[in-house]
Formats: sequence, C-alpha cells, structure tokens
Amino acid sequence: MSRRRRSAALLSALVTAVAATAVATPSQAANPIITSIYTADPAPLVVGNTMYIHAGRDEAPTGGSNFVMREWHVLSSTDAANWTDNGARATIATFPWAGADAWAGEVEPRNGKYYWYTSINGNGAGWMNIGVAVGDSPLGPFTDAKGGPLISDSTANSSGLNIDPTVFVDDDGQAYMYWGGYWGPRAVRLASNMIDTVGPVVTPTGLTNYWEAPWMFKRNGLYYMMYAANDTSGCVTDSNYACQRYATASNPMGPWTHRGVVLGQVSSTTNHAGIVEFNGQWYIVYHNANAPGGGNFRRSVAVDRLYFNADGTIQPVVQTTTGPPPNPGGGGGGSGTNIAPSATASTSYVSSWESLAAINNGGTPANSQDRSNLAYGNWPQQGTQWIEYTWPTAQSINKSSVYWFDDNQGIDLPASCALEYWNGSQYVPVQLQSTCGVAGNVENVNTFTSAVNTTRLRLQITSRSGLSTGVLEWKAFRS
Ligand code: FUB
Repeated sequence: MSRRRRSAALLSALVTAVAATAVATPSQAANPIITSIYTADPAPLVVGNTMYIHAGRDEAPTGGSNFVMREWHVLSSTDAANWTDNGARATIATFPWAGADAWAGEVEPRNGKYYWYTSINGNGAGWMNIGVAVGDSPLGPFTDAKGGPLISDSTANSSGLNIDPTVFVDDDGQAYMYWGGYWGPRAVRLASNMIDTVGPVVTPTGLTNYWEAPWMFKRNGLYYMMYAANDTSGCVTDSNYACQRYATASNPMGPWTHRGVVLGQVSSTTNHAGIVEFNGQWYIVYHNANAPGGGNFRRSVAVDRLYFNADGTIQPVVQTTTGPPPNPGGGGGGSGTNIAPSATASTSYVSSWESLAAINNGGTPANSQDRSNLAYGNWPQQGTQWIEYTWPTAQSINKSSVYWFDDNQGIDLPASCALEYWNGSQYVPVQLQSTCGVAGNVENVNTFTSAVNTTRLRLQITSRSGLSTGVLEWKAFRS
C-alpha cells in the first residue's frame, strides 16, 4: 500500500472543511445560542469533551411565509453555554438526487463514521424523503452515503410526510430509525451498514397526539421518545403551535406509553428538540423565534437544562433567555490530573518516522493532522496494535482520553479501540461508560464505569481495512 494515498476528492473535501472552519463564529452565552444566522431543528451529539448541534439554517426573508432552507450547520461547545457556528457542513448539493428543503436531521455515530440522516426534497415522485450522508467526524466533510433516498413515498407504509428522522443504536448494535410528519410516526430497523433498512416499516403505537419531530434516546435501560404534538389538551393554546410530549417503552420498537409534556409551546409555531447528557448534566436543545428579527421561518436554537425525577419521568423544561451556566466538566483533563507524563510508554510497533514520545508529551492538538508536538504511528502495520503506560506504583485511574492521528495517507482513524488494565496477573478490559471514541479532530474522553487500580494501562487500537493508526496524545486521569 502506498504511503502517499491521497485522492483529489479527499483534498477537495478537506479544503472545504478547512474553509468552513476558518469562518467559525463564536457567540456569547445566552439563548438563542447563535444569532449571526437563523438556525432550526437542532440535533445534539456528544463526542469526547464537545457537544455538537447539527441544525438547519433558516434563510427566509423578513415576513416570508415559507421555509427557505438550503444547508445544515454544525454548532459546537465544550461547556454547553458558549457556542461556535462551524459553518455549513452539508447542503442540498450533498445529495445529488435532491433539489430543495434541507429540513430536520440527526447525526448518529457508528464504527468511527458519522451518519447524518436528513429530511430532503428529492427530484423524484413525491415530496420529502429521508437521505443519509456520511463523514469521518461530527464536523464532516459529509458525502451522500447511498446515492438515493433511504425512505421515500415509494417505501411501503411510509409516513404521509417523510421528514424528521431520529436514529438510535442500541447496546446490542441494532439501529432503529423513527420519523414522520402529519401525525404519521413510522419506525424501521436499520442494517449495520446504517444506510439500508431491514424488515417492514411499522406504525408505532402509544405516541399520543404525535405530530412530527421524534427524538429517541435511552436512559437507565428505558427507551424515551420525545416528539412534537399540537393538541390543545394540555399541549398548546393554538394548534398552529406545538409542544414536546414524550413516551417511554421497554422495547425500542414500542409499544410506547405516553408520559406528558417535556417542553411547552415556544415562540415559533414549529417545535423541534433533542435531548442529550453532557458532562453529567442533561440538556434539551430546541428552537424558537426569539432572535432579533426572528419568526416562524427565521428560527433560532436554544439550550436549557433538563431534569429527570427519581422514577425516570421528565420534569417540564424551564425556558430561559440566559441559557445554561458553563459546564466544562472534566473532559479533556478538567478535574482530574493527567498522569500519562509520569508513565513509561511502550507499544507493539512504532514506525521509524514517527515517535512514541508523542503520546504523553502533553498538550492538546489543534486537529488530527497537527503533528507539531510529535505523532505516534504504526504504519505499515494493520489490524490491532497497542500502546501502553507503566507506572512504578499502582495508580487509581477513572478516565482516559485519546486524540487520534490521521495523516490522510496510510494512517487513518481507527475502526475501534478498547482499554485494558493489568490486574496483577493478566490484562482485563476496562469497562467504559460509552463506546471507546474513535472520532477525528476531537479529544475522545472515555470515562470508566468505576476507577481501576493498576500499574499498567493499555490502549488496543484496531485499524480500518488496509490502513494503519496513530495517536497524537493519550491521557490517563487519576481519580
Ligand atoms: O424545519 C422544517 C420543518 O419544520 C422540520 O422538519 C419540522 O420538524 C419543523 O421544525
């Protein structure tokens, strides 16, 4: 395999990404979180120490009476209070088979890839479709993953309006997609490639007064479905508006049991929201018409805290104009001490033009190509390689983070990773609170379910087919 693997297409995509990054626009903490443009239909995603929001952009003129939506932006924050607009990361042109209406979507990670499911108006028969794009990081660049719609009006039992996908991958690896507008929720299983459906499209039961905009997640073994409703029986004062109701289920395909209202009426007629946990706090992201010059087709994303009761029910959200207080958490170092610099590093293999010293020489890279503070790489090895820290005395460790090296040549982001520790007689897996992170351009923070006491910590790294892997910085935090 050539060390100089580099295609013109990849270069062009990178140039696009770098250009978009160059115009990143930070804002002050407040709701709405971004006022330099109008944003809508937010879908939150936590990767490492960063919360991302994938959102549409409203471009309707003042007084406009229709959506004008041509692109999706990615907003990001490391404290849930101060947000940066990273620019348009996907547009209608991302889908060559489509021509209009970049409506609501959601990004779901799997196998080191990020799948962006979107509502988009196809050029074929019917109106809205569900498309899917794929990228290597939450910021993209994203390309059409399928060459046509995943769901369209031709799909048997599809919704009356095929919009607003929410995708959820369960602990057993099975993925589910819910979507639908005009009171027509639908559900289907996705294949492990994330771009094909498996089995029939079904109509879920129990989503009382469902209108559109589902959002699925799981907490403490219970499945939650939040969705927009527009009834006047406890939801809104005028059915042109919507609230967010929610239901729970013990099975990802339902049946669902309606539990109540999460988010009341907002100042825009549409109400679209997502829920996520970040640095130990739950958040709801939603949109309203509160930005200067805002309106029903000039919406803006807001973020507020969300609280669960002890029985798993959700407390009604208090909408604020201040937004949540900064919550930098412990991600990327934070409260714990990084003890990697005091360890001796070893590895199964290091290539001659890279350096093992890179992994614990401190600092946080600017991106996955930033080798200014050295880089570790194992090209031309493929499959599983490891790096390891050894301390002279046992350390109590409860968290680790890794910043992957990707030279866009022979070294790429891994397919997967795993942490192990030496228990005195053998290596055993470190149990993590979520899947070992393999995202590019971010610090992937892996929090342990409980601290381990050990003299040796090992990071197992499995490459993608035909490629090798690398690390810019690997941290281990004392509990
Ligand atoms: O933004 C266009 C549409 O409005 C979304 O797809 C719906 O959820 C509603 O927010």
